[in-house]
Amino acid sequence: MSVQTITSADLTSPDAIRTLFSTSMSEMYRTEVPAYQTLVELVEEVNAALLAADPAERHRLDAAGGLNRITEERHGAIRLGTADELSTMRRLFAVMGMQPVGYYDLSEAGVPVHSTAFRPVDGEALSRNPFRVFTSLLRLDLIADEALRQEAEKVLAARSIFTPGCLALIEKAEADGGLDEEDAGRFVAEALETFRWHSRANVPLDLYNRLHDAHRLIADVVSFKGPHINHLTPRTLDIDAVQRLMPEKGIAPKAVVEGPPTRRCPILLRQTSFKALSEPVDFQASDSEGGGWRSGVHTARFGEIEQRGIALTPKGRTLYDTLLQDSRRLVAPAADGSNAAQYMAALQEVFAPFPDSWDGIRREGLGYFSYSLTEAGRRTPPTPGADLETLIESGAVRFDPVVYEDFLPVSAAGIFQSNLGDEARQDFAASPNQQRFEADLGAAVLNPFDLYAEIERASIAACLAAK
Ligand code: OOG
Ligand code: NI
Repeated sequence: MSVQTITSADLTSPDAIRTLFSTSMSEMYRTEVPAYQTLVELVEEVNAALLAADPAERHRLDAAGGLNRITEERHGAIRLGTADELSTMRRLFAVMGMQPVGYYDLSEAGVPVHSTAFRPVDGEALSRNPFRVFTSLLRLDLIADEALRQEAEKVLAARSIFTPGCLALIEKAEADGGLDEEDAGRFVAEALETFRWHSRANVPLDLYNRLHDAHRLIADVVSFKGPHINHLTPRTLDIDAVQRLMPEKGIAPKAVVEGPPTRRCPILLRQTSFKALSEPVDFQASDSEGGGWRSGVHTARFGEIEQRGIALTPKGRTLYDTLLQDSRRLVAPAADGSNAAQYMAALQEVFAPFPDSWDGIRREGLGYFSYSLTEAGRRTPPTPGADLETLIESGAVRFDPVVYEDFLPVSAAGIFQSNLGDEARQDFAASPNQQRFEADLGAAVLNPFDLYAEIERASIAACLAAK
């Protein structure tokens, strides 16, 4: 009998596993939340219309290698209850080539969680499939009611959100450095189970109600068998068009698009969502009720769309944060959307000083760019020691914006809030706790600025080294 050894040639690439996973997740969510399917179709229509009407943009995206990824592009979000769940989730995502990037403190915005985004990090993996998952960990330490906190901890400690098959395959992937094709397929099917919706709650109705009274998010995390995916977000090339067309498809968007205003050169991230659905849920009945199940409702799952722009440097990000704060000081967006038009107008006006051409953004060092040789540059490769600016002027090198792959804390807070309802806003003392988060995660989160800077640096090095 020959001993089988696994060689790296037998292993499926993490990028392929991620693509299979995001496609499967999308299919599952389509059947679970029909409005998501409507939104995906609308986004596809708007993207196709924009690319048909703007051949220059189509060409630019194509030349920069960004066209193929757009239609399939998604992000999702989950909320976890314990450190163990978070660290195992890190290992699960690692099998698909996704690393924790960035730290987001939402306590400041009245939501008792802190978060990271699991995503691919290198340029090539991103261009194959940039699927990301915004992952939050519940902060029971911010809940004042000690007795309720202990009850919640007990329920969370008793659940296991990963199937035994999934755990075994994570271990196998770690031991062998990856999974072969058959195991990769099994892994995706097993992993999907963790993200599935459960219409039967894990707790009796009265405990659900008490958790809900403490904070709706606590009820959402603690009351279920697993961290159901709560939204899946396609990427549009024109969020204003999708926002305008949503009501025609019977979907009511939130009044204000989160993030920067409409611009010729999009920066960072703009997002809008439709409100969470009220869904039937069965709760455990108490003995005095004769056991069995009692019907109730829960709202958690919603839809969201986003438009992604250029990743900003620390200097650009500081300018963005300042201008956003100034806009919100001028007109604070009301939760009921009543002053949406005034807020959007204020945003547009306050952002006027932010340069709105790629060259302007580049010259002021506000954004990251990827540099590549033009056809002329490939015909006559740069001589050793050539200067980048001279090569750009002579038409040998072109530059394209590096896409922002991450999230924005103020926008995320707005998305959470619109789906939790106004009464969920509570005042927690701002208490960012990145060290605690990283200890629970079992790893340090990566710094997004470092990753963008590396993409830019490598692109310049490749231009100058071309022969
Ligand atoms: C996550 C909300 C944040 C985004 O796109 O900013 C988010 C959640 O509701 O769990 O998804
Ligand atoms: Ni989202």
